[in-house]
This record gives sequence, C-alpha cells and structure tokens, in this order.
Amino acid sequence: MTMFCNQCQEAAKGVGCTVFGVCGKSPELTALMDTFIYSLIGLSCLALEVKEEKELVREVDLFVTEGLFATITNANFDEEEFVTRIKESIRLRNQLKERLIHTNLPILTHDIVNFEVDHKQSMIKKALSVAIHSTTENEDIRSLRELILFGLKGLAAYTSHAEKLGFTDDELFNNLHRFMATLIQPDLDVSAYTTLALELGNVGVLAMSLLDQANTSSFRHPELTKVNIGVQNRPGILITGHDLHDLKQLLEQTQDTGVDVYTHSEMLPAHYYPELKKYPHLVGNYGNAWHEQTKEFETFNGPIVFTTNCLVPPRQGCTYTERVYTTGNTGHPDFKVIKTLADGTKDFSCVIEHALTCAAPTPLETGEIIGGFAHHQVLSLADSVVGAIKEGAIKNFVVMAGCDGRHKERTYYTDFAKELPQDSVILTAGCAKYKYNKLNLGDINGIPRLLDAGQCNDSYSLVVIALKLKEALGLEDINDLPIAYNIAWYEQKAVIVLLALLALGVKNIHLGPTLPAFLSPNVLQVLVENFAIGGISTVEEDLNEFLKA
Ligand code: SF4
Ligand code: SF3
Repeated sequence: MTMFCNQCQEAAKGVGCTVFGVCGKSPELTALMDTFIYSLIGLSCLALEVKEEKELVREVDLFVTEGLFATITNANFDEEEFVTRIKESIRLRNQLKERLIHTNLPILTHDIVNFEVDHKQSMIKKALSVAIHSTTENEDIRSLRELILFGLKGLAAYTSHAEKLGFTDDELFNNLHRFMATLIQPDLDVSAYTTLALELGNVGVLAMSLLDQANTSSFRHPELTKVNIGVQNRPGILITGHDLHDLKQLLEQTQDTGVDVYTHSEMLPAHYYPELKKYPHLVGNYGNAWHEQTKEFETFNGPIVFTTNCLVPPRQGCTYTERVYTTGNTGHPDFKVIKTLADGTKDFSCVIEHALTCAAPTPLETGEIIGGFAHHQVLSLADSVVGAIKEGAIKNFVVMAGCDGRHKERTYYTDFAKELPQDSVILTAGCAKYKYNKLNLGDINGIPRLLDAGQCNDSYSLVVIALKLKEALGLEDINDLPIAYNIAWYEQKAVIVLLALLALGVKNIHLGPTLPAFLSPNVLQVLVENFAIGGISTVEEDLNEFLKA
C-alpha cells in the first residue's frame, strides 16, 4: 500500500512521505486520516447549512475542531481511534441531514455527505478516491487547498485550547466550517484560493487572540520566571504537549501526594503563569524539545503524560512504554489513555499511583532558564526597551519563533543565535527555543537577549509586542520596525502562525530549515512577490541580509 502526506517539514525528500511517514505514520493511518478529513469537510458543509437556519450545532463545531487537531503531525498514531471517529462523524452527519430534510440543497446529493464506510478496510479504501492530494489535479489549486487545510489544523488546535478553558467564539467556528467547505468547491480558481488563504490568516489572529485571553484570564499574565532544569529526589510525573488546562488539573490532583510534576518540551512555559507556578510541587522542566523524548523518557523514571503533539512512537526495546499516558487528541496503541469525564475533567489518579511506585528522575542537567516574556511582561518593560532602541543599545530584534525538529540541519538556528551581534535581541515562542535557550546570551541594559514568550500557542504575544513597539516608536508600518523574522517550522500550527503574520502585513519572513513541500512553484512565487517570503541559506549570508534590512 502506498500513501501520500506532505503536511510537515519532514516530508520525505522535501516532497512527501510515500512509503511510510518519517514521523512514524503508517499508510493505513494516513488513509484513515484522509477519509476522516473528507467526512469532516462534509460535516462542515452541513453545519453551515444548519447554521443558516439560525440553529446551533455546537457538538459538530467541537467534533470538527477536535478532529482536525487529532490529525496534526505527531498527535495521534492510533488507527482504531480514527475508525471510531469516522463512525461518529457519519452518525453526526446523518443527524444534520435529518435536520435539513425539508430543504433541497445540492450538497445533500454529494458523496461527501452520503458515503458509507462501516469497517476499517472500507475506510482505508475510501481514501484513494477522496484525499485532497489525489483528487485535485491542478497543482496550484492542490497546493492552496493543502495550505488552507493545514492552516485549519493549526487554527483548530488554538480554538480547542481556548474552548477547554471556557472561551469560544461563534465567528471562529463558522469560519472553520466555511474554510473547510471551500476545500471541495470546484469553481474556485487560484486567485480565489490565494485570497482565502490570506483571509484564513485573519481568522488565525482571532483564534490566537482568543487563546491569549483564555490563558491569561485563567492563569494570569506570564511573568519573568526562572525555571529549574535539575531534579528533586521525590518521584515525578512528566507532562508534555501544550494543554495548560490538563496541567492545572494534574497539579491540583497531585497536591500533598508526595509526587512532583515536571514539564517537558512545549509545557515549559507553564512555569511562567502565576496560577500554575504557585504550586510548589511544579518543580522544574526536564529535558529538551519533543524529538529528544525517546532518550529523556528513559531516564525520567516516572510516568509521562502527553496532552498534545509532539508524540514520537516508542522505539523497539525502549523501557518507558508502560509509563506513558495520553489525553485529549493524542494517542498511540501502546500507550494508556486518560479519558475525559462527562463534566470535561480528567482523573489522573492512576498516573499518581503509578508515580508512587517509581524512582525519582535521573538528573540530566542543572541550572535555570529564564522566560515569561509574553506581551504583558514585555510591555511593562516598554520604557527600558524603547529607551534601549532609541539610544542604539538594541539595534534589532529577530523573531525566531516556531518549532524544533530532529534534523541535523536545524543546528543552523543554534549557530544563528550564537552569531547574532551583541546588540540584537531574540524574540521566541514555541519549541524552536530549545536550539538556543541554554546558551548564555547575556543581556542589554538588564533586558535578556533571549525573550521567550511561551509556547507556539503564544506567538500572538510577539505580534502584540511588535504592534506596541510600532506605536511607541511612532512608525507607520509594521515592516519599518527593526525586527527580522527567521522562523523555524515543523507542523501545522506554524502554518496558521505564518498565515496570521502575512495577514498582518509582515514581509520578508524567512522560513526554514526548508520551505513547505506543499507549496507549488507558482504559489511560492505569489508569496515571494507579495510578501518577500524566503528560505534560509548560510548563517553568514542570512545575518548580513537581516542586519542590513
Ligand atoms: Fe511525512 Fe510529516 Fe506527513 Fe508524517 S506528518 S507522514 S513526516 S509529511
Ligand atoms: Fe513544537 Fe511539536 Fe511545533 Fe508547539 S511540540 S512548536 S513542533
């Protein structure tokens, strides 16, 4: 069986995975995801029609949102989970069709809302005739549909996180369905899809701002924090992914149990939030970015909880498999699942019991890292920052947000951070930071040269900071700021962040370590002409270009 997937930066040969996913995704799983996405597009089409009649379909809003999130790179490797979700999608679809039975809509005769697949093999077979990649002949239309679909996956992730904290926005859900429905529209041409992709960026800004509101209302504004990277001598639970709501529940349930909680990878910024850092048993961050997990989970010794991507399938012979638990949209057939209860909460008692039977973590390193420079904290330092810019102590900022990855070529980002002149400040968010957050980059008049705003989910903070600086410096255009964008990408949340930046008019973004495989030469040309998007070359050449700009 062959497959095709090109959604992440690791797409084989810079084109797409065709035999087996570099990430570990099998052809069967890829096919199940393709059929699932097809069913979700159908659901979105029906949801839009039902909403036309001013009726609410919140269950479908959430099902599509969570479904897209589950197909993000490195979130879920459990084929049976997708079999179950495809069946549920068809059940919801039939319910919506019932509600539209009195109408005469053309969509009601389309295969996308009528196909039947009742067992795994038929679901896998169906993918052959429905996957966007194999059914869209024109390569530019295909490229733009993929750009929109992958952006929607990132949008869904942000929307889901906000919803978990009780923040929803009908406009967001309506847009999610609207953009999903465009993916099967035969009458849209390259120009219409290009406009749509940029419009999706505006929706991305909306989602990121809602998530910022959700996080800061629930956990207060991130603040300058030193995070311990060593270990204590009690048993620990390691929590990874991006879901702060899960972490909060785990912290509450582990109080006074004799178990410590450590963060891994993208959960590091949890330490910056007052309402999370107040728990004394949230003791530190263990390890590095997601791709180091196969090594670091071995030495952690205690249970590990995945709340979102990036999950690396366990290698043969690894010793930690029986210690891993997944929640939410993450999954792997070898890992245990923490279910969401009817009231939306999660019961981590089995993880806590498990932890109590384990040894304390083996130390990996000692020391501290500093972070918490989301917009509120940076703006409270605005006077010193603007002063440092005006007197020339800070010559420029480089946004180095995004994702980390396992390929050797990504040492470019470490080298770039090391080679930046002493009067440059790095603004970061996302797991990309692990390439340079343990270097001693020093400070400028007390302002650290590495300002970490948080997770990739907090990229919005960097936008707020840029807009406030523009105002403080009396500039007309965001591109007149002394800010360069050298962004590392890996999965689909970076795609919505990119579209959001383009929608805000940011130009001259460099994207690496390679450009997305799903951008056709013509689509890339449009991005180059309108936004001067580019790839990366050598550290030296890029530094020259960024610093003269
Ligand atoms: Fe390949 Fe990335 Fe798709 Fe995995 S998610 S199959 S690595 S393109
Ligand atoms: Fe990282 Fe997966 Fe994207 Fe959240 S954890 S930035 S790659």
